Amino acid sequence: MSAGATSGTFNVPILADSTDENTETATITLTNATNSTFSDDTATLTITDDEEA
Ligand SMILES: [Ca+2]
Ligand SMILES: [Ca+2]
Repeated sequence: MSAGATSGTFNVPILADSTDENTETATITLTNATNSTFSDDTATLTITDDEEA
């Protein structure tokens, strides 16, 4: 992120599979902020299954 920025985005690659399954979640934690702080340093990533039930 550039100086003065108050938000940013990044991509989390996922790999497709062919298994019918439930929605999966993962917790993302941001650490090591430099010259700044995080107002919210955790988020939940939800991966919705795309196979037919
Ligand atoms: Ca999966
Ligand atoms: Ca799947």
